[in-house]
Formats: sequence, structure tokens, C-alpha cells
Amino acid sequence: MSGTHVKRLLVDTDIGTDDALALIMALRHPRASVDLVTTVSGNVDVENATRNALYVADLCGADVPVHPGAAGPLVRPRPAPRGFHGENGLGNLHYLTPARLPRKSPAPVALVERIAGSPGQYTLVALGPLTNVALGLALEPRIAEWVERCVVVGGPLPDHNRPLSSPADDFNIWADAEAAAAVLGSAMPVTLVSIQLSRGTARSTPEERDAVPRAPGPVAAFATAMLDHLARQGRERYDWHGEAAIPDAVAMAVALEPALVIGSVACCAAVETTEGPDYGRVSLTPAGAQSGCATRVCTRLDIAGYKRLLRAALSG
Ligand SMILES: [Ca+2]
Repeated sequence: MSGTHVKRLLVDTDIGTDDALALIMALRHPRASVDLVTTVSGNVDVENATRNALYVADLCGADVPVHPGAAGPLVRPRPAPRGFHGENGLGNLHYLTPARLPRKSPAPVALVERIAGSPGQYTLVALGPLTNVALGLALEPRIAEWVERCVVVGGPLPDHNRPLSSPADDFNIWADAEAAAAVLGSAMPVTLVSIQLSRGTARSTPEERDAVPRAPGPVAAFATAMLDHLARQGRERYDWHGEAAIPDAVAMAVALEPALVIGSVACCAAVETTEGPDYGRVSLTPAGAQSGCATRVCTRLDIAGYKRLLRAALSG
């Protein structure tokens, strides 16, 4: 990012442990303004998501309005919780009830009002299932043209050597494939940031995490608890050796500093919505110059740059 340009963000989140770290990155970034947080059912139910969003905003001293959104997907029932982020979404860490209350108007309405009020200004960062974004598009289809960009956590990489093992692994898409199909089928300029990009060397290592508590403060202490939880999940679910993947933080880095994307491909993205084992599968076809497809798939990331951004946000 150059000069004093401020990145204006709207963050839609089903706030679990990695969303919390991503939100801290945005709230503490010196040249970003988070003007709205909306919550959606996904990693946790929408009530917990709303409480978690208010808590993280309080922790960062931010009075950003938080609007609760969809309590479940557009069509299907809410999938059973997987417990990845603990029952409350924040690794079952017990924390104080947030001082502030959520706003009354529902998330899709709040998103439309913000985007319509400042056309071309906002990057929308979707860290959970796309239900609120799809509902916003249904209310006002022109938000597709009015957002500067929508960064979405999900989708595969256009690289058959690194497939996701099943559509259900691509949780944000799979949890509401109808919503994902509506968003990816619209004219909205979406950047897909696959969870695959948070794996490998993008994972946070135990050594990197050891550096965080040396600057003790409420944010560092909270961030360390979130990172420890993610590392435990990595051990239990993937047999990793203390590394933690933080998909939503990677996507937030892309939203905050688009220059961290060092490889991307314009694609047409289609989402399978037929019931069955392929439900939620995203198919990517490289876009021709005239195709009108609005999706860009991030394929390579400046990992050192991302880690610098994460470290700066979580210290102190
Ligand atoms: Ca999330």
C-alpha cells in the first residue's frame, strides 16, 4: 500500500479462532479502517459469532458497529457444528461479556447501506459462509458493482496437484453452497483465497508463536491463546508438529495489502448445489479475456510479508 491511502473494510465473519486473529489484524492495521462487522452462522452460531466480534473489537479498543446476520444457510439446515474452534468459537476461552450491544438492523441491510453509501470504496472481507453477502445481493444487486473487491476464504487452487480432499473441507463454501453460487455467479469482483494457501510454510510455527508473548498485553495474550488452540487442532486433526494454519488471517492479509498476492488467475467459478457428495464443490475454468467472469483466484502469496503483518498485529 502506498502513501496515506486508507483501506476501508467491511468484515463479514462467523468468528472462530482464526477469524478473531484476522479481525485483530484489520483493527490494528495502521492504514485500514474497519467500518462495519457483520456476523453469520458458520464455525459457530450467530449469537456466539456476534458476542465474539464485540469482544474482539472491545479488546482492540474499537467501537465498530456489529450487526448480527443469518442464523443459518439460505436453503439447507445449519450443518452440525464440528467443534474445530470450541463450543463458543474462541477455543472455549472464558472471557468477559462485551460491554457494547450489537446493532439492531440485520447484517445484509447494513452491508447494502454501507456499500451503497460509498460506491467503489469498500473491500468486503467474507470470512465465513456467504449467506449475508448473497442476501445483500438479493436486496440490492448493484452492490456487486459498488464494492471495490470482495475477498472470500474458500475455493480450491487451480492446481490439480493440491486438491482439497472433499468439498466439505472447503467449509465456507460447503456450509452454504447456494449462497456461494449466488455470489460467485454475480458480477461482484471476488478474490478467492483458498484455505490451501494457509498450509505449508504459511503455517505459524511454534518458534514464531514464542515471540508473541514477549510483548505482553491483552491482545498478545488473547492471540497466543487462539494460536495455541489452532496448533492443538493441527496436532489432533492433521498430525502436525505444533504448526497452526490461520486461513482467515491469510485472506485478511490479502484484503489489507493486495501486493502480497504474487500470483493469481482470472477464473469463472461454478459451485455445485445438487445434493450429494459433490455438494459445495467449486469448479474453476480459466477466464478468457471476453468472458465477463469476475473471480480472481489467488495462487501465490508473499508468505514473509503476510507473517510480518500478522506479527505486527498480534504484538502488544
Ligand atoms: Ca471463518
